[in-house]
Amino acid sequence: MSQSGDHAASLFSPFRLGEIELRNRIVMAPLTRNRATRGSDAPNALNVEYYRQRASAGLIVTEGTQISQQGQGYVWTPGIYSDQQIDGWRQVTDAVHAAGGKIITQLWHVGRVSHVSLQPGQQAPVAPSAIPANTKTYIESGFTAVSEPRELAADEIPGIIADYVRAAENAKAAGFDGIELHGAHGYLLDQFLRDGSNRRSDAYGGSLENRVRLVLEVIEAVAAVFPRGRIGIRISPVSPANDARDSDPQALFGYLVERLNETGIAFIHVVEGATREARDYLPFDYLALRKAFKGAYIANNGFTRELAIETLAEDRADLIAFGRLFIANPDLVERLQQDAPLNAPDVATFYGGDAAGYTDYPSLAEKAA
Ligand code: 8OZ
Repeated sequence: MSQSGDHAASLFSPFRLGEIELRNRIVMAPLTRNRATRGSDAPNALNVEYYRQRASAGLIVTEGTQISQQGQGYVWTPGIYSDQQIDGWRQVTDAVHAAGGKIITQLWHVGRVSHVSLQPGQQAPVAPSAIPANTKTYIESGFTAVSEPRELAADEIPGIIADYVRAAENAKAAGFDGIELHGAHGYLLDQFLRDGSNRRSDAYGGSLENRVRLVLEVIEAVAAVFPRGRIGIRISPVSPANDARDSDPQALFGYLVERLNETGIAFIHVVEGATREARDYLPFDYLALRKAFKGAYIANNGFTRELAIETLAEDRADLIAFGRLFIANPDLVERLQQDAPLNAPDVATFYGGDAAGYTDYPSLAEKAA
């Protein structure tokens, strides 16, 4: 790439994401870290420090944040349905804003990817159809198979949409700049989208039109809380994460994007390839989605500095989201700018624990000192 010096600037140039002004094109991807306060699942001072350290990102997308207890699938993930959780998130958004950053929250309902011990009244997790996912979760005692789900009755769906709306209202009260719907990785919205997990015969299953219905209804509902220019959705078209499967992802996500255009939301955030694994896991035409979608395209999964620069130079994305690199490098933006060496992430401390492997990765300045 002879022009990489010129193109490198675009990774560090401002971008208007819908109604949100970003100071660069670098996004901190949503990252589950399981360090919310035990008992309340509210963000705490350690979480505030973690996000504050990473506020130089153009945009932070918070870790998946359950919209209800029913929406929780792993132990110690934060929620956004109680007053204590809203107060905790307010501390986070205040710290990020004070450092000049922007932050949106990822609204999460796991659907069938849960365990009875996490569910209200130890009930079965809910899903579009009573088909168990071949995947694991972790609970207080460690990794375990997810529990058998039960099929949602049609008359329960308005209650789930209402939970999204309440979560969006809480996100607004907590000072977030916007929201991202978690529509990826085999969680509830993705379960409705795909024919491998959705065998419903009502208005929410069968045809593509029916399978995208819940996503569109959730968007319309939360658009009464946040302007459409502050709403986006994350998708993972071919990722097998959490046993997600569909007979024709290209048709499904092509159709979804057409319908998303009608909603006027600001962005799609696309996990390209297999989550945390190969980008070329299965063939898929991401550029077709990028071209078809009228809003911004955030690309994610395994990006290096070089690939990020090249992707923006080729106009294959507007923004690049980095996950693991942001875990290990609080000052990732500065390091990418200087093409400085990166700290390596420590997988053993990804999920759960304390400050170790969370807020103790050194910045360049701290390393030099
Ligand atoms: C890793 C561990 C637990 C949850 C996702 C929210 O895959 C997650 C997640 C990732 O989107």
